[in-house]
Amino acid sequence: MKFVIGGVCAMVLATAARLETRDAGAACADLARLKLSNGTITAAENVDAGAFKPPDRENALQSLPSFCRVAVTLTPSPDSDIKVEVWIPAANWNGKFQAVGNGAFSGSVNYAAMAAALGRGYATSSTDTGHAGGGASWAAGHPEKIVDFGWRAVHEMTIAAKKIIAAQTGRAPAFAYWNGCSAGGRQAMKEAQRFPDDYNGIIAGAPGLDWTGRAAQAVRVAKTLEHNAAARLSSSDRQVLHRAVVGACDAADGLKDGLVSDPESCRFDPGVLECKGPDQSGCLTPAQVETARLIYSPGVNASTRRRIGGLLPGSELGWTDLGWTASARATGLDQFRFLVFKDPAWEIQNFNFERDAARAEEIDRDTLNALDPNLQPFISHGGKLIQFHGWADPQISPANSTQYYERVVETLGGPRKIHGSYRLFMAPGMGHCGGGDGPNTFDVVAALDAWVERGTAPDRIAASHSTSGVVDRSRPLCPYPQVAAYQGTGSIDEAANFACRSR
Ligand SMILES: [Ca+2]
Repeated sequence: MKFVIGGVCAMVLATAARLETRDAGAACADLARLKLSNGTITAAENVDAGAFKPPDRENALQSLPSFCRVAVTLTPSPDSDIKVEVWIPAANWNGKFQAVGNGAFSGSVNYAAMAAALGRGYATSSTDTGHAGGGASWAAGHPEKIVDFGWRAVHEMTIAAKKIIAAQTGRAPAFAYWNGCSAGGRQAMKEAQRFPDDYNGIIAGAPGLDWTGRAAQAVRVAKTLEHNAAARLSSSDRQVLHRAVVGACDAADGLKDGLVSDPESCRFDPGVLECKGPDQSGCLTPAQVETARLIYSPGVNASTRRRIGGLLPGSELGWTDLGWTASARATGLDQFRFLVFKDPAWEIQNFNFERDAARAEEIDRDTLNALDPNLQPFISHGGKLIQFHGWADPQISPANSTQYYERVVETLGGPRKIHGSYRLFMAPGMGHCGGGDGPNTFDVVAALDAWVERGTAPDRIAASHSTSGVVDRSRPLCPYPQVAAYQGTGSIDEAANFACRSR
């Protein structure tokens, strides 16, 4: 059997029997014989509804509809070993493709995100990005695997998935989307920057686009704290700090609602919490004050002079005893061990921010970092990009997102040049990809679909916050630099009483 991509050509390939289940495509099992340019199909099988059990779970995903499951191994380089899954709904396919991203150093197919996409009718795919497991020890001595992780696995997956979907259904997906957060947001930006025609629409959540800068920041803080317990902020210290931040900056954003909605303008000095008398409760020691200042403070790349964001006021409840999240710290440590210094014995105490932040970025050479502000090819191709980030993210600084947005605006000649194609939504009080005290649940997939398919640009995205499954606040997210402004009447917990406005 020979497969040809394109609706008309593919029609001639289908047998009458197959036409009963697909208008023009191939039976799922026949995909095993499909030829891929950079890899092989290792499994092609129909999966009954509710029967699929991911290898990383004990139980089957019972909510899944029936689908055609295709497993692929891609080898774009001799050292590549990229695992990919492609799932195509057996019925009620919406005609579209939504690829999903990973977290941290990835190393596994994101079955949960695939399940969400399949459940909404999309054909979907995910990759392990070319290695197994969450750390970066695989990187030592494997430059091609670093390229795979940096950008090649996702791009090659995209090509293969589109081909497989077209072969099975008899038509190319009408629209191709990327949906990722965290490392998946980094992958999103990489696609938009490097392969502008891979996707019609891209969701970049909390993108780790300054990958090496974030690694440097997390390690910088950990270096100060790992052998200095007295300087650490305990959980109760962080609550004291957070209450003080909210007290200082909540109302300053225009609405007293318990949220710091403009943290970049929040002028809060942790020194106001320094213990004055013998009573040591509800205050911070001088060393702890310095720790808080360190966590908030941006760094500067000594070579490029570009700022590297610190964590922002309002994010304190997500901090850990060693500063940034454990994931940020572990990812940072592995970045320096295996990708920068190529020394598994390298320790955080060896770190020198002035020297090593710049060194990490230079060595990366824009492989993992996704800092290129030239989105013009993506925009010219008609692509739409929705980026979002929680202002209270304790894992990837939201300053990454606002800085990148401003750099794109500057590079492309002003906000009007990008507003029709690229919008950033900052979520007050939201943590890393979700969670937190602020409205943190919103349907960015629907917003992107409407933009790409119907030309309805997201002027606001409805978001909500729930406690124990009950919505207790709704609020629009607004395209940056606009903010959700209270209209002066009605409940401050109802989105209808807010308008998106410039500051
Ligand atoms: Ca507020």
